[in-house]
Amino acid sequence: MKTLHPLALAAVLLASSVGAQQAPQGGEHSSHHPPGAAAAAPQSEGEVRKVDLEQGKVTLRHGPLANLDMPAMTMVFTAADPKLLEGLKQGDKVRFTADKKDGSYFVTAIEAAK
Ligand SMILES: [Cu+2]
Repeated sequence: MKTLHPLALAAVLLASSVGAQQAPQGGEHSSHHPPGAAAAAPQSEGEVRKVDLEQGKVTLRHGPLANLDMPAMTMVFTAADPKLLEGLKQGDKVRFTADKKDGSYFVTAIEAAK
């Protein structure tokens, strides 16, 4: 795992400062997800290697993640919401959105690919 790309770090810092400034009108949830977030965290393709519902973690083999400056690999993600993992099983092809927060990698959305 390489160090965080400078641009990615800047984007995170920018997003959090923008969110803080807009807090009075944005409300708690939307302040964590400024409008630019979707473009910065595109859907990626992967395959489920392991699901741990109790810990809310999923091991994914994923392709390159441009938004996280990460090459293809197999790694563990924490689910932003453990419910996201319900119904997933080893070998499932999935489309997912990955994000990095506080030094950990999260999936913020995941669904079986048709
Ligand atoms: Cu990875």
